[in-house]
Amino acid sequence: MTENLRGADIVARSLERLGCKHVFTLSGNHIMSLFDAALETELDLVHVRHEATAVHMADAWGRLTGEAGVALVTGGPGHANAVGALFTALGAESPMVLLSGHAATWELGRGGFQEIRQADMAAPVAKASWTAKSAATLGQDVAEAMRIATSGRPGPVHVSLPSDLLDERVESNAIVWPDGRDGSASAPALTIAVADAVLAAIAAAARPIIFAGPQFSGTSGRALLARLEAATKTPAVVIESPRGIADATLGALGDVVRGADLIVLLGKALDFTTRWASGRGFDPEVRLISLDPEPALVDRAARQMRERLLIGSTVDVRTAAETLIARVAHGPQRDDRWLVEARAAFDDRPATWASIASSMPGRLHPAEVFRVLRPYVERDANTVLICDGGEFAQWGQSMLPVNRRLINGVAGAIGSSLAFAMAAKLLDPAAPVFAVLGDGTIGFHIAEFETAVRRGLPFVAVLGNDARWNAESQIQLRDYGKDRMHGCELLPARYDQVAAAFGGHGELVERATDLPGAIERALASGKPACINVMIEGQAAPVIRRAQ
Ligand SMILES: Cc1ncc(C[n+]2csc(CCOP(=O)(O)OP(=O)(O)O)c2C)c(N)n1
Ligand SMILES: [Mg+2]
Repeated sequence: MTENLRGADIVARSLERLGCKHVFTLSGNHIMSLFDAALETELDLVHVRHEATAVHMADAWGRLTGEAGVALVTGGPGHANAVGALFTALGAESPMVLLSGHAATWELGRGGFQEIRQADMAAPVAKASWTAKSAATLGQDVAEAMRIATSGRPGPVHVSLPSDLLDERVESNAIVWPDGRDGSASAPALTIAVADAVLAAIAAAARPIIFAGPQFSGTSGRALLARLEAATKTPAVVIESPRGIADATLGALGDVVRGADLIVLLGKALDFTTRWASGRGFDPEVRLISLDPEPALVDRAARQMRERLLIGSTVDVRTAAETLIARVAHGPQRDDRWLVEARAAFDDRPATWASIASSMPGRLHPAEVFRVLRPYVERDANTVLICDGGEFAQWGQSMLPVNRRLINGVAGAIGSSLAFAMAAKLLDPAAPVFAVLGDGTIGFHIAEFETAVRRGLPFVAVLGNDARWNAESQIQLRDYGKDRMHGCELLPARYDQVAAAFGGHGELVERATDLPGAIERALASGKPACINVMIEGQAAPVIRRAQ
């Protein structure tokens, strides 16, 4: 008799063959066969407290490794909880796969348990989304999902796995196994002719600038972009925040952009973050070049920019950057005056930030928090900094220079930081991990302190507690007036005690002088820690150069 395997075994073993080590999951009826199948593999099931966390962890894994992170959730409500988090992964172009259990195929249309059109539900927030059709080909479904997630413009992919297929037994000689990760199918390479045309346009411009997309936000991407900047003498920045050009990380970028006469979009969509390169804040004559793995985005830029788009080309952007670097020496060179000027603007921070302090007793100004935190994040080059959410985190983004950073990304969805912190720690246990977030934001997934304690994943969450959803309060203040600010208040709650109750470490800080000791104790505790810093709610910083 030949051996036979369940569909669930095929999925689990395929994941293993494809290089997956950790599966970020929350259990449920439809996927218990997969939990069972995992016993016959080396797969590590990281069981979290909300399906969105599983997706956020897979997202962080994808961003940090470049390999598809894998989330596994149950059907119906589990899937529905997971789908919202795909929005963040899609915006960040994060390679990841969401596998969801699903009502049995024979139940469909008959009111099956937790039956819902799952693939349709995930489709708008995924690169691809489908329901597996047969048990024997489940391994190919998984491999195809990983291939799509990592190729071209990376992004999340969803596959629903009907429970009867997972339970079905398949004779081993009928199973088609995937043979290793196949990352081959990428966008085309940048041709030498187009590369030389791009470089000629850059050389001819007075004030060119490169806007890079999320594919350059990781450490290797940033290093590559720095080489491109140095080679072309053209300032190059990653536009990864929903604040886009106003991202305080980039200092007075807005002032630089206003003077630019050429913008090279390198895997960066012409979208709201780039303000469509039009209107106030742009030279009306500014020209664009669009190099993007997605033909539709090159076309979109062409339609909107018309004759202002000099060059549009569908290319793999990472190799395109290498080609540009290699070809620079063959054409006319720029001097570095404009680059030096632009870099000075990016590094510009108001002098007052060095001394600004809160006027409210028992509260810190956000700048005080990050002045204290900065030496701790700079102490180790491998530090991972996570910035999540509203106004407080924007101060962190602008005041904490680090090599490895994860932010919500252009999706602008708050709440992912505790999941990101756990994933970063799981990947690199030796790296210090700091998460900077607001008091509204921590509430989304505060139960994950239990997961972090259970799994031994220490990180330091630095919580700016202004007892409000301040980003929205600021909108009310700006758009409707001081008298119409309402409904965005929160309690000055003891989130530190919540973390401690889950077995983590908690600190309450009400004076700047107490913060260093709290950080030291949090790091020394070796536990997931929450430093609950009472702050004065301040609007996010906006940096403009002194005229
Ligand atoms: C998932 C999601 N829900 C709501 C919002 C809108 N939003 C953006 S920032 C913010 C307030 C965040 O409050 P908090 O974490 O306390 O940070 P603060 O602005 O107070 O520093 C809200 C509600 C969002 N961006 N994402
Ligand atoms: Mg707040």
